Amino acid sequence: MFTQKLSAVLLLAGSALAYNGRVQEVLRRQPKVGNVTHSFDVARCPGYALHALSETHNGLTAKLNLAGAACNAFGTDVANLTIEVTYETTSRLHVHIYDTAKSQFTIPESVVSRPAAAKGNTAKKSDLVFNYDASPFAFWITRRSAPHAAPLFDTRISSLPPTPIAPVMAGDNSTALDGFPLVFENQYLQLASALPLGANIYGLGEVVASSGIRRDVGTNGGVGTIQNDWARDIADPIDENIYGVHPIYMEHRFNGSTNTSQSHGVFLLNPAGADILLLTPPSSNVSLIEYRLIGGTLDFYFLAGPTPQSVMRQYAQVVGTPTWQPVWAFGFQLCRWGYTSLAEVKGVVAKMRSANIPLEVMWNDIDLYHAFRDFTADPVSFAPEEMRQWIAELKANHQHYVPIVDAAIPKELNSTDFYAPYSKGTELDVFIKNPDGTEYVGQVWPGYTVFPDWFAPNTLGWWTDALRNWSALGVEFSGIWLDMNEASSFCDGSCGSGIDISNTSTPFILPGEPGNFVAGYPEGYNATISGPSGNITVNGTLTYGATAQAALAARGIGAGNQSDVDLNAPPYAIHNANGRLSLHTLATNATHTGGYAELDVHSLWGLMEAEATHKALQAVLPNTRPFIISRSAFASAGKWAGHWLGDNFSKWEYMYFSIQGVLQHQLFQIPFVGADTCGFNDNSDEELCGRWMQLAAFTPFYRNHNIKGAISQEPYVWDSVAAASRTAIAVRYALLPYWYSLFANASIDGTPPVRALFWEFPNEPELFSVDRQFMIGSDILVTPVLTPNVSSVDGIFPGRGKTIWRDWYTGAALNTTAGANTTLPAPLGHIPVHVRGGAALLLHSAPAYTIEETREGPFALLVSPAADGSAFGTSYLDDGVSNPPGPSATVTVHASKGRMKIESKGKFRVAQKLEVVTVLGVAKKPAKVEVGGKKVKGFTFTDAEEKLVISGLSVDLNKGTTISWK
Ligand code: MIG
Repeated sequence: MFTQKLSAVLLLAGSALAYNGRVQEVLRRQPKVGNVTHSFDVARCPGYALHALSETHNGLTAKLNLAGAACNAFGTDVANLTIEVTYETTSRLHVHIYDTAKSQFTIPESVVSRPAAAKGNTAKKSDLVFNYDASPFAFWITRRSAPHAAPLFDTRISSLPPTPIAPVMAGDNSTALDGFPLVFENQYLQLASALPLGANIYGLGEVVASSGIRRDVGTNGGVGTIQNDWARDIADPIDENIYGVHPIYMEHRFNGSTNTSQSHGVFLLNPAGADILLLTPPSSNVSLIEYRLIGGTLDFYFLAGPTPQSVMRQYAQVVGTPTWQPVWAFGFQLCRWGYTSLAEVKGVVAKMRSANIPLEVMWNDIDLYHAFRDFTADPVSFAPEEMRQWIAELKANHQHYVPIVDAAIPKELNSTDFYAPYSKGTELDVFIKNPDGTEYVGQVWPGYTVFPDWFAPNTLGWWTDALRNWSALGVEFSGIWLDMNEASSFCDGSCGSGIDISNTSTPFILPGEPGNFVAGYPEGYNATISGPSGNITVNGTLTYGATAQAALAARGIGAGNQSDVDLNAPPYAIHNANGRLSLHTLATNATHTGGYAELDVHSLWGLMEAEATHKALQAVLPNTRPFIISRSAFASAGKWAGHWLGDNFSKWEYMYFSIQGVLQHQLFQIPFVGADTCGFNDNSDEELCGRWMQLAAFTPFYRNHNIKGAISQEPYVWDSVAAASRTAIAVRYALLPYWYSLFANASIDGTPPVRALFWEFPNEPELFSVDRQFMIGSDILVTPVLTPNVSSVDGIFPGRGKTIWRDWYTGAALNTTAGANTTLPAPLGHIPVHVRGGAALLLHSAPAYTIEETREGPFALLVSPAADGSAFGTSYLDDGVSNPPGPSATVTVHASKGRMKIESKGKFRVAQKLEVVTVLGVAKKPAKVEVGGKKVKGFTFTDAEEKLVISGLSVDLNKGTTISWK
């Protein structure tokens, strides 16, 4: 959190008030189009009538005509629409309602490419069926297998009795439930669907949801959720719009009488500013989802599931599977804002080594930069030649270096100031413009800045050169951290053109400096025991508010070339928690190549930057997998990058929220995700940091990161945290083959690596809200401590007593309470981890300091049989870095009572041998153990844990073997 230098109190208060103020403003505003009365009452909008239906080879197409007088609620009603219904695969139905004239914005194929439809006719075989009423037009989606069950999606809510429901915001009467007609205007689209009362809805994001993973649909007249879609740079507020936009939800339907469940997914491919509401009318027998969008088209993909994980795989078929991570990405990573010099950073790396806490990747924040400028290294504190040498040392030690890249590119200050990324970029015409074609200027840390226009033809080449030159300068990165890419800017919209660019002071006091000391501590911290931007234009002219329709008229698609669109203040005020859309980001009239208006493409900036960076890294670091972590994202970003959960707080509550953040991004197909471990904002403390280092060791992206000015929180700072970290990292590195295989599966078909419990046990309703525990794959269950000052933790163990759960550390089977909590001991330094009965896990038997050294060591196998003695596991092995991935080996283990078979296929040669096999759940000491048909002596058995350990082996995993015990 930053304190504003100028009139801090006034500006902040202003922003808090801006919200209500804006509503009033909208109510007062007279219509800008036609001579229709401006009103929030969309209930009287006429809806549409369907005609001219024709069947296509895989669906249908028809026209929709406005069914009465235009209501022009928040723009101009579009009289003529087209609906296209396509049965794209047997499990995917595409319903696109668009303006027949095609002047609304739709995402270009170059940004999000649309999935190919299956050849042949899938309409008859589709699991999903499109049904409609012609007038008023409404549609509903059913399952072919259950035509009479409640539809999955149903816009026929005009038959509900009119029921006023609580306004979403003061003065808003658009929620009067009086038909919820389909509204399609140039600046306002509305579509609502009935949901089962109290539906189980997951997804819609990005968000830190107070409700937990299961979104709140409200009860009896209540709005449970307003998910706002507008990418926003803000330190992880609860229930507000934040960095990314993902308009996908999954609904999980459970039938209590048959004890069966089915999931389905609904994805709206539209990046427009939007409110997505989940609500329940008073005394209603249904809940509702309502989409309110300020642009674009109604472009829906319905995914049939019917399991949670099949919904996610089907979503991956739409947006693409996640990028392959280099194997070193699974190592522990360390960062902070506020390392003042390379000497200090070297000291940190050395202290990690002497504390024997594995460090795989060292990061630098903007401290690295000279004058806060991208692609530089400060000549004194981070001298480039010294950086080069140091990074070479890291590499020699199998360690890696990742620096930050900020979204904004600083302007040159005067004629003697030379900054190539700016001058080259200007020459190549790669920056975003004002509507009149002049350079668009914002303000970030380095002062006044411009912003790459990812639509411009030269931008990728220019960006690639900038990254290549940076590496050549000495900053030889292994990956890139993309920050501030919502995109963040501190002016209120454009800073104008007449500004004093020599002013490089920032409008915020940096954390840790007088006026902005970092004073917060975790909940319960006891010092005696434990030790929006305002208009800050300088001499400037705001272009915000300027209309330049003439310049725009000739350009591109969407709001940019529609004559009656209010680019600056769209009439429907979405619930962007910043207030006006241009606050703390680019102005909505900022203009991209092709005439795209920022209004339409705002939430795509981070996605497009991630794609460009991915492609640039393929050129700069050829044949290796690009490692990129991006703050902002839109649907499909996982194809290019991973994600971190942004500026959280050093609070127990935020450690808990990190689990839902990781889980929601599995659904969003950005599985490589994690939180700032130990917390970013505020000071951490020993207890929180110890617990968090342990929890995060079981999440994909594992990085400790801290704000400038806060106390240090590297894992060696406190002895107990160091010990807890060593323990957890060793478990993580032992499990590396498992993590790696789960991510291979994700990149191959979209199966989520980290899972909510009900994704594995979908018929146990007591799990539907569980987000204080999570699973890694189908076999590992993690039950972290999420509260201070406790030495035990409650967890639920799925399977209702039929599934065996064994302690990772001892191998002993847990005595669980079926369908309810079991209390586990969890002293400081211990994180409960359990292995499912039926699992066979290939492990590294000698977790080492780095991923490379760990992989050079031998393998172990852990077999945890189910009640019938069976176990199964499969591991994907390859060189870990090649791009595209090279040859692979798949090692499969099948076990049944008293025996197992290990097989391998594929061309990758696994050099390391399998040296230890542990079999759990062995009732009594075997008299004879055979490996490959030969008797072996080297085994031990422990009664208490029913554990057989066969060691001293040297099994060639390329050949496989059989093992038996009797
Ligand atoms: O406005 O680069 O989320 O991780 O340390 C703050 C400084 C800019 C925000 C990132 C945070 C990073 C910080 N950045």
